[in-house]
Amino acid sequence: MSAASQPPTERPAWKALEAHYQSMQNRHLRQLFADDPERGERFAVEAAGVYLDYSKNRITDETIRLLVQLADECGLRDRIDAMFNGEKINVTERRAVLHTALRAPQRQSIVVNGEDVVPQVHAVLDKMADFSCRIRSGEWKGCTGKPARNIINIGIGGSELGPVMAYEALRYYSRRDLTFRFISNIDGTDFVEAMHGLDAEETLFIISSKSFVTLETMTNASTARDWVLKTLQHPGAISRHFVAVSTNVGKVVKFGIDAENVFGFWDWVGGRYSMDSAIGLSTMIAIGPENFRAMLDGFHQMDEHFRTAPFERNLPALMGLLGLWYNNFFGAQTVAVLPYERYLKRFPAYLQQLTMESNGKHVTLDGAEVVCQTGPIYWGEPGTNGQHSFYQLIHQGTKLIPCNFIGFSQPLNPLGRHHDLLMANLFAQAEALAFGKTPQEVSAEGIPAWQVPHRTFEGNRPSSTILLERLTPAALGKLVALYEHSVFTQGTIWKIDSFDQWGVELGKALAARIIPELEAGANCQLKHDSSTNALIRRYRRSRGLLQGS
Ligand code: G6Q
Repeated sequence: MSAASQPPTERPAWKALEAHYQSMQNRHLRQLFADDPERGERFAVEAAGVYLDYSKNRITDETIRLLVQLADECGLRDRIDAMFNGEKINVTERRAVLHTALRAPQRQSIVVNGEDVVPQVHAVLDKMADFSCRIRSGEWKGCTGKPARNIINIGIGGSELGPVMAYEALRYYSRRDLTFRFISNIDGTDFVEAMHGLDAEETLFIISSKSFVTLETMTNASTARDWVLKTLQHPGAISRHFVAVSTNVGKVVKFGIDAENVFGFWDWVGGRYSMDSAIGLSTMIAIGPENFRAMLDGFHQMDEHFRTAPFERNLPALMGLLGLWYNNFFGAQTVAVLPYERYLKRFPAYLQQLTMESNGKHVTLDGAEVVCQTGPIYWGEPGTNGQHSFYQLIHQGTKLIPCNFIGFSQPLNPLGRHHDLLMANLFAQAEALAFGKTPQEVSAEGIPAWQVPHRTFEGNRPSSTILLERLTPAALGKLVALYEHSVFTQGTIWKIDSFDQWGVELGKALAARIIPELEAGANCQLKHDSSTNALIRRYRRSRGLLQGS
């Protein structure tokens, strides 16, 4: 077996980590902090204005040394270079993975298939900026002469989660006189509720679809087209009320949208890595081109840090390696992402796709079954609401749940003591998880003996805290890039393709087979398993298609 195809579990560093885990599994954070008064500052790193405190993790210097050694043995440095240089590291789709080119400054040159892609990226950004300014100034008019005030993004998965997350995250910077809504689900309720109360004359649809064939998006886009044509009864309705973001101009034009109203991107941008491409058109309209460019600059700063910093001082690498430590050695199944910032309310949902679609894989790059656990489950909610619901399980349950706390020193909406109270809660939760409360401490408070076990916190529950100055567009870019690269770090070590998503295909194919069975008349032969047959029969009966099924 060549060194490159060696499973990570065979690497010397992995073996050493297994042995090291034996000595770490019962060591308590209380002891680790007591042994090293400087720990809180030593296990912290700052880059591009992002401060990562990882001291409340169940690690020592030796853990970090071995994890970095593992990254080295698995060729992380070469893989980073391969990604940034546009090599086709998405092997199953034979594509380069170049979301980092989307935020490359104009002076840089990145060649893919013999072409420098940076000028193309900036040409699209300029076109987006021009269009956004026309919308924001009211210059862009609908077919009846009214300016577009309602911006509706129709898209799903990577063509929705990024835009909606960024819109919510940067709402503070957004134009409040424009309405932004997002339609993704094929559930008709999504369309009906999003369009409720909106005037077609003032509505602009952005059809966001890399492929322009996605069932949900094309169904919603057709419904929108029907709605506009029916409501406005105007021949110019489509060209003034629809634009598209896609790599498939042919299909867009066939749909009826003018070719000049298409904002392009490229096959080397994965859906879940595309919020900073033209897929972010709604974001740019909301916050303006200058803020959008500031966001790209934030992404780029984190890219450069990831590309150049030694792994022991490299935020995305460290985050990825710490996640791997719990996933593969402690057997942790999940990671909780807990932003103490209301504007980041969609950030956990965004991260779910980024992390789980990227690293939820069961075979390696060369098709062999993986020999270790891959991507953990990501979940979360903004604090402090979670404290009054699921934190109980994190504090006193039987599962180990590493947490990522995210906070900002400066509030965007200063209001009395609110921000200090919010951040006090973040710091307190991380402290409580790490150090807990011993039975002796509980008893010393005069708690009756029978209650002591219930009120004891064993602690030793790991967390990392990510602290930034303020939630600006640049800060959001840094945060997203931090997670993108931490996912890449893990995927590299597990030797999986973090950039494909074949797991979504089977359900799509089966749905395509079932659709005609739900819509067929009386005679319909069902050839599924007995459970699926019974469910379809029951549905058909309820819909009045009683016979023959
Ligand atoms: C993301 C996935 C997926 C994709 C959607 C939408 O990485 O590829 O979530 O973004 O299926 O695809 P289209 O943009 O092609 O409609």
